[in-house]
Amino acid sequence: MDPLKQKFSEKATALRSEIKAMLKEHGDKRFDEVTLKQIYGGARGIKSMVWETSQLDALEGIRFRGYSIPQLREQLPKGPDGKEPRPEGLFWLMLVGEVPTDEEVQWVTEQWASRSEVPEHTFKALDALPVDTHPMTQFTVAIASMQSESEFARRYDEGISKNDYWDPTYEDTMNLVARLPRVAAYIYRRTFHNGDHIAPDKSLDWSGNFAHMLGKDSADFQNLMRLYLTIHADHEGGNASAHTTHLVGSTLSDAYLSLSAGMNALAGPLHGLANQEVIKWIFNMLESLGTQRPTKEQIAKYVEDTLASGQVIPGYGHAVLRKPDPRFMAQKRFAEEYIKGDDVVEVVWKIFDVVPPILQSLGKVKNPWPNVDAHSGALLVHYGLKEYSYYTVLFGVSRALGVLAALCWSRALGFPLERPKSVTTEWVKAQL
Ligand code: AMX
Repeated sequence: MDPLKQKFSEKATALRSEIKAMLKEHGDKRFDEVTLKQIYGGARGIKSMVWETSQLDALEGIRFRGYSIPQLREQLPKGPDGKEPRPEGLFWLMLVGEVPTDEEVQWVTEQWASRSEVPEHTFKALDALPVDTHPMTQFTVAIASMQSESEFARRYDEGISKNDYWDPTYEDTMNLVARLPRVAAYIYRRTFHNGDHIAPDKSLDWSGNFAHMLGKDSADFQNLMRLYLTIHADHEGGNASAHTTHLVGSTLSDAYLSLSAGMNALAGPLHGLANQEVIKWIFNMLESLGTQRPTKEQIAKYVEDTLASGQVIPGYGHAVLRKPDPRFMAQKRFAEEYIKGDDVVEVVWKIFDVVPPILQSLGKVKNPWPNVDAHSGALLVHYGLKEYSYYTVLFGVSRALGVLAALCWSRALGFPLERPKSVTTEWVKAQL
């Protein structure tokens, strides 16, 4: 058995019996109460799911297996120039709860390279779509089309034991993650570069090869991809893309079907599509003001106008966070180090000064601070990746790492079909 799978199997077996014993002894202990506001308010804050790979604190932000983003940047094995963390290492950490060594990360890189062949019919399925199909739609079609290769579906069909579900889920996860950069780069090149595709370079790491296939070979862009694909990977289980993957997976749909469902959730403007909306909003603002360097007063007026027209300010606010998102801050740090003085980045930083007090003054916005999506577009634009309808695909390639590692855990821990209770307003009224 491969070393990661072996480690995962040992850890999962141990935790599964621990959970069994805990449930036996404390199964009826109460952890939450549900208010009417939560029933009507998108189930905010209700504790009702287990997600081992990461946990979100409203003030501190995300921790992956206990490690904050600055700690990950320090401790995870890095790319060839030793600057930014390799997402392969984060995947290892999320799956088995240990920071991997350089050798272990190199092993993941090589595994993924060896599993990265995309079936020919996936390219054909993509080529059958109109070229202006939204890249996220192409992405979910491509992921679903690879389901024909699911190990889980094949073994289920053959009559696999419940105790072994985790094994083909792990195999599907490794194969799927390995293929995503090729699929995502294919979508980019077909949509924006006349189908002029770039062959993979398997000597590069997962992010470096992705950057290469996008057509961006600079060392700095490769570093941006390493950071980007690390920080977008997971945000505990309740966000829409994670929760959707989890819900669909709980029906024993395999990793391909579960991830493509999760990606459809990521494609919504209140979730992952916000990264395209942010840069679109900034470009529209610059065009309408007729300058690349607006003043804070000009930005404030544009923000007020956006709000007055009944729209949200994209990249600001969060369902859980109550402070600037550490993923925003990590990208700000990257910009300060690599591209200080860039016009669009300067605009993003001015917006960071201007928007929070305005949102606060509305009195209803629970979190006036920027989220991950407020910064990412400006970095991509700097390196020439200006086609913003593509941005959520980058988010999706990264998000796959967390939601699929979590899917492996869900099957290993024997989690059941998810089925919360719904009620009617008539029922609610009868209780008051
Ligand atoms: N601009 C204007 N109004 C906002 C706002 C923003 N950025 N964020 C929240 N509000 C409004 C809400 O629309 C809501 O108004 P309503 O009562 O009139 O309907 C009110 O403030 C209360 O909302 P909330 O409890 O603070 O937020 P929420 O948990 O319901 O929603 C989120 C969270 C992210 C959907 C919301 O902040 C938003 O729409 N932000 C802009 C879109 C965005 O950046 N999404 C990306 C989030 C991160 C991610 O998933 N990638």
